[in-house]
Amino acid sequence: MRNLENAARLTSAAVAPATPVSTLAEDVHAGLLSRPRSLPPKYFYDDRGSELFEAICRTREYYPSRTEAALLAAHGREIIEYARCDHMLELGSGSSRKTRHLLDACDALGHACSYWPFDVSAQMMLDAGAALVHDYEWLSVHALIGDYTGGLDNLPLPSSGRRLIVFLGGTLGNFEPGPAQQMLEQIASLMRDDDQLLLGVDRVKDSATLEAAYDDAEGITAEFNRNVLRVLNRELGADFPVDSYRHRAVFDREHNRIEMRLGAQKAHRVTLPTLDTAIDMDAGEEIVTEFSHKFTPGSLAAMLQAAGLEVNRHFEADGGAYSLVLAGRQS
Ligand code: SAH
Ligand code: AVI
Repeated sequence: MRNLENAARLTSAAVAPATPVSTLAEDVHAGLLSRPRSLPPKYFYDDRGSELFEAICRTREYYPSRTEAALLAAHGREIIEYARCDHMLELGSGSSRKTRHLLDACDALGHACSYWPFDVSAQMMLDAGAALVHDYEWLSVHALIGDYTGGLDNLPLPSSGRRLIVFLGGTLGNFEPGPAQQMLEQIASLMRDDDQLLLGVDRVKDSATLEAAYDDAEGITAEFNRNVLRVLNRELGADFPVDSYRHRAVFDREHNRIEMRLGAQKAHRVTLPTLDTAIDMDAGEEIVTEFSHKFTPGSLAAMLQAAGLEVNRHFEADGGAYSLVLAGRQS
């Protein structure tokens, strides 16, 4: 009976893109058939990729996740007291693990709200949603399955009530600067005067710390990176020799970003039957699989300001390792 009651508080809906989103085949065509070769990072997150990301968060080297979790644990109450949200929308929610600090704060304050996770990785989100409705008896979860690069205009959100839009993990940094700015503008256009954005971003720091965070000693990030080739093999019938690709993470100080790459260790031909084509990889040739941009207080402020947002609270980790910002529309 209890399980049925819990299940009634978890719903899910597919969100159609508001602006056209390219297919995997189109992205592979555009990214892999020209040089420098690249792939969009969203394809990491099949079920295995989502699990690998969770495992990355548990590695010693990957500090962003635990640093952000500590900020949320320390300031969750202040965030909820400030935002007093009726609805919490989370972009790229994944396992919603860190969101629990906000829900715990709601619990402690006796403040109920509904939760709207939005993610391309349906299974991870639904499993997380089931655990959340079990653990928070006042919570309703409305899982939104879709691709946020297709825009936010089609989200079936309640039209009244205060919103807290949550975008954690430094995931905004996975967009290139132009699209990141557009994403913030889209978020701002969802917001009304009383709404808040809670944004977590990683900060620029020394290359050694950054590169280690993206190349852990256990090789979990390497496996996460190579997993994207497994996705292409499965979804497109490709024949990438996955294990022969070498993982690399390089900090590019000019662009303030980590670049994750996969390098072919030997020359080989990859066939892509569903695209009716093949790719000739040279020995040593690399595919860029992810950018992870890092911010300074100045670059973060400029981006929010340009999106019409004003910082209300800025919580920084010790030494400025990470930033969690609560922002509203400029008055
Ligand atoms: N916010 C969580 C998860 C970060 S991992 C945390 O901080 O730990 C990035 C998340 O974004 C994954 O759950 C992934 O499935 C999701 N994601 C990546 N690209 C996406 C896209 N284009 N649309 C929707 N979700 C996306
Ligand atoms: C989800 N995103 C913010 C992670 C990051 O740090 O850029 C993805 C990741 N890639 C490798 N490790 C973690």
